[in-house]
Amino acid sequence: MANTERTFIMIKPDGVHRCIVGEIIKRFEQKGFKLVALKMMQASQELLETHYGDLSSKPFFPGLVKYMASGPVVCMVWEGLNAVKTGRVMLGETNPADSKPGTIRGDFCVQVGRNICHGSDAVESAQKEIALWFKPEELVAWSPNQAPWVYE
Ligand code: IDP
Ligand code: MG
Repeated sequence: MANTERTFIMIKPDGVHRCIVGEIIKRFEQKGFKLVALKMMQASQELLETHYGDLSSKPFFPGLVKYMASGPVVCMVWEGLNAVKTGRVMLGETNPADSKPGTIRGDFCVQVGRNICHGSDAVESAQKEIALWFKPEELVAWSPNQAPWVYE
């Protein structure tokens, strides 16, 4: 059952402008996670305010929403064992200055306000975020041929 844990990963507008969409997708693919949904879109201010609702009292909130609405985002659902926790490890710390080399934020960005990717922080928030960003029919049911080589 845990092999079907899902996380919501989003490449932010800076990641799209800086042409690292393929690099980020590659890392999740080569790790062994299963791509369940993928779309590029221009997020509305309303959607972003809901997505980041928990941060609405923070001083950086208006700037965060403006940044996230400033260009396209690439939204994905990745599935696999510990997908939420491992996804966060692959992203690195919120502040790229604290992110180790080898993580996405550690390798590709320098400032917290331009940290190029989002990843759900818990299974429960992943479920909420997936439901917020995707319609049920956008989540694709399929069985990767590699599954028996990723899981014992
Ligand atoms: P997370 O993205 O690692 O989960 P959160 O604390 O949930 O980090 O913050 C959401 C996003 O808000 C961050 O990824 C970053 O883009 C932005 N953010 C967080 N702290 C700051 C800050 O101090 N200044 C500017 N932007 C920030
Ligand atoms: Mg967060």
